[in-house]
Order: sequence, then C-alpha cells, then structure tokens
Amino acid sequence: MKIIYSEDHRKHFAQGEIYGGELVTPFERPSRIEYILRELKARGMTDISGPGRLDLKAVTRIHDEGFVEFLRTAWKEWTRAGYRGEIIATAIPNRSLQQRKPRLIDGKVGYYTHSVETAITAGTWEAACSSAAVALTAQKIVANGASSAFALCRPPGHHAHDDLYGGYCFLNNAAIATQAFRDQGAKRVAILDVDFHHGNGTQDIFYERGDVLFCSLHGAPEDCYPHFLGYKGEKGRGKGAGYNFNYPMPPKTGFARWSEALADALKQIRRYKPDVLVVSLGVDTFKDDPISFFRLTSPDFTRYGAMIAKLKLPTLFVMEGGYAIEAIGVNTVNVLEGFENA
Ligand code: 7XA
Ligand code: ZN
Repeated sequence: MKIIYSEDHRKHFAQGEIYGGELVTPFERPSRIEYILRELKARGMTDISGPGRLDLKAVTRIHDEGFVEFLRTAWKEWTRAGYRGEIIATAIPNRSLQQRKPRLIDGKVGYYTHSVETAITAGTWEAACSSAAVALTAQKIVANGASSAFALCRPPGHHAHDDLYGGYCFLNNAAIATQAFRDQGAKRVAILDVDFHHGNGTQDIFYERGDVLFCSLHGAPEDCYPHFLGYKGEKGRGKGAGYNFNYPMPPKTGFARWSEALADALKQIRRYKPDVLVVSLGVDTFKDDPISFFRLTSPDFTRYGAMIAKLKLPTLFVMEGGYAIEAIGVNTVNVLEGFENA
C-alpha cells in the first residue's frame, strides 16, 4: 500500500488546549505521526512518499472561500492586533446571535469555529495545507487504479465544516478527497468514519447530497464530543435523504457491539454500490485512549481492517484521531495490515 506523508505537519504544534478548565499540552500533537511512521517501517510498509503541490481549488470545492482566507491570514491579523498567545476563540455566535462576520480578528475567530479547545498557531495554515495535499496525493493514487492508499494526514479533518474549524481540524481532508474523486469521474463515493468521534464536519458537508454516502460509528453525542451532532435520526436531507447513517454507541462499547455496527454500515455501503471508499481512520476507539470511551483492543483493529477489505472497493484511508500515543502506531498499522492481508 502506498503511503503519503508530509514533514510539514510539524508546523502545527499548539502549546495549549483548553481541557477541563486547564490549558494543557494538546492531545493532538506531532509525535502521534512519528509513532505511526515508526510502526509502518517496522512492519515493512515502506512505500512512503511526499505529497504534490496543493491546488487550493480542490480545497474550495469543499470549503467556503472566506473561511479559507481567514485560515490563511488569521495568524498575521492576530499578531498585528498585538496578541502574544495562540489564537483561541472566546465568543461564538450561538443560537439567537447574529451570524455576521465581524471586522475584528477576535470576532472572526469565533465566527469561524465551533469548538474552543483548538488553537491556531503561526504554522497552522501551512500544516493544514500539507495535510490536505497528503489526502489529495493519496486520492490520486487510488483514482489512477491502485486498490488502496494511506493518507497519513495531520492535522486531522473530519470535524471541519465548510466554514468552521474545531475538534483539532481545520480543512476536511476526507471531504476534499471525496470531492476530488467525484470531480475525476466517480459517480458515487462512500465515506466510512471509524474514528471514535462523530464526523460532524463530513456529515454536514454532504448532508444534502445523494452522490456521497456517509456512515459514522462513534460515541453517542449525549456522552461525548462533538456533543451536538451524530444522532441516529440524522439521515440526510433533500437529495441526501437516506444517505447518512449514524451509529452512536455508549460508554464501554467493546468490539462485539462495535463490529455489529460496522457490519451494518458495510451492508449499507454494499447496497449503495459506490465506485470508491474513503475511510476516515481514527484509532481513538482503543481501550486506553485518554479522551474516548470505547474498549477496542489492538487485535480488533486487524479484524476490522479485514472486514472493510471484504467490500473489495478501491479504498483511501485518511488519518484522523487517536491519542494513546504508544499504541497509535500498532493500532493504525493493524487496520492497514488487516485490510491488505484479508
Ligand atoms: O476525531 N476527533 C478527535 O479525535 C478530536 C476530538 C476533540 C475533543 C475535544 C474535547 N475537549
Ligand atoms: Zn476522534
């Protein structure tokens, strides 16, 4: 399996994340990628290369142009305003507040985010662009006929909406790659999101579209982030009605229940007959993940990789979350090996 990766992910390394009322070192940190790379190499998956140049047009097929411009210029505006810390939103236009973009950078930050744990730093824009480039380069490999590819993206993407960042995500890599498949001729694309957290951004982006099927297995929104989307009753709207499947599950869910949900999602995907599959691959379903509550073990990741392979679809894996740093490499590579060896 070809693997695409960029060193530029390191340019995004926030020093602070708001967690439990404290400013802590972010769970989403550069070393995550190092552990995955180390394990890939240890298991002989060494077909690793860098991304091509990012075509911003592929990004604005998914993201609002004003949002992209905000991400590109936010750090400059923030420092010009005299601020010395990282960019963290303080006011968000919730419920009955006006949905108008203010002039002041503080207001713009709130206007373009849905979650305040995620800080923007000097290098965030470049890192987010490199992550999207990684996804698009791996996408092209699959579009050109490879049976699979792994986009080792960082920062992750599935919480990013067309005009909102948050949940450690800035550009929605899986959505950008999905749109590229469509633009290059795929009639139908299925997205399977196996990250512990609901892929609210991806769901929202494709919610009214019938050409993209979205299935997400995740912690129930009543009990965990992103809190406000991911319920079972969200089934799509308009042309997208019937093309969105959510599988929210409670604390302590283990592989027996989780894999039943996966089997159902795979059934929906088979029925949909897509040309290609995009997997939003987060391994924070692991039992020791510090911010999640499922109970998957390392061998379970191999098992479900093999289950996904049974679809026999060209498959693009896009890296999302996973914070049990020591195990992130083993669990990620288990999925890929399980898929390849099935
Ligand atoms: O898949 N998404 C993640 O792994 C990031 C979740 C961010 C949670 C922040 C909660 N304080
Ligand atoms: Zn996650």
